[in-house]
Amino acid sequence: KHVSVIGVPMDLGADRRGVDMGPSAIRCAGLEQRLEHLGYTVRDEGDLIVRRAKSYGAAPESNLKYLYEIVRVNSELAEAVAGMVDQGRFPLVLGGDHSIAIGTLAGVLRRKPSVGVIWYDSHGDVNTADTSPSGNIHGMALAAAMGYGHPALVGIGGGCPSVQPEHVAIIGARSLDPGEQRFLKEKGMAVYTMHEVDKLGIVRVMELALERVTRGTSGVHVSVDLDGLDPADAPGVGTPVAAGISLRESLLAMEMLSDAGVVTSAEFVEVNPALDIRNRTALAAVELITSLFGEKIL
Ligand code: DIR
Ligand code: MN
Ligand code: MN
Ligand code: MN
Repeated sequence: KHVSVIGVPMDLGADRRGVDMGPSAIRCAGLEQRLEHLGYTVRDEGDLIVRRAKSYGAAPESNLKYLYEIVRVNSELAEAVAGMVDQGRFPLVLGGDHSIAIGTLAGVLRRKPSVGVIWYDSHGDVNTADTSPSGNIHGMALAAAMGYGHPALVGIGGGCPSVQPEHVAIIGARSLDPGEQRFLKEKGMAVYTMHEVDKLGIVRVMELALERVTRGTSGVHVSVDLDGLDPADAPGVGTPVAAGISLRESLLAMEMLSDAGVVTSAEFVEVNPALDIRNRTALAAVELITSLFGEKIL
């Protein structure tokens, strides 16, 4: 019943300004009060500092944008998250772009080497420097957490274990680059694309995903990229993809994760208030978070 909230105003991984305001927008949408109302004790640990000058973190030897500043911030995040786990507090990380999942997961993995991962996203985020069409590190976060990609990214958290492919479920995918399609097939990963969501329904998909991420794991990390939702419900994201999961289905998905009682950490990323409509996407994030934390209508 103890939650630590930490904001990471990271926008370097998406190479697009505005998503650095995500943590602020989510707080503005009433996160802390809503969690306290549910009976949680919330400690807001504030935001990490991200240096955003062009000259910082450049990686002249590769196409990875802002590599070294992203590595620096994620290393701090890993440290902070590991500390929260040590204190028995639930780490709730607010982004910022999805590159911060590398730090969150590195911190979690240090304490829970066999954690399962729900990756709720319209993208797979399993590019590496070799396959990335953009050089944006937010599109490489899951691969890095699994031990694939530039050594500086994989090494975040100081040689922590990697996420195992059989412990991951990707939900909502509808935009996968050719290199990502190859990677996902090669590793035999569980990818519930929009095809499965439409065909089986979100309930069956979540049952299958839960089975996958709880078998042989201790704890589950939930990583929600708001662009997994349909842009009508979450317009404030940097890379919207049409025909996504509705807010209603997503709330049900979070409720099922809550009912399963297995979730041990979470992050909500890619909220970009500069692209949003009256903070709709941050408000959606707060609804998803409270559902994940057990809020019931009745
Ligand atoms: C694309 C977009 N696959 C890339 N990725 C995004 O740049 O690697 N991830 N937007 O959230
Ligand atoms: Mn993502
Ligand atoms: Mn995405
Ligand atoms: Mn690592």
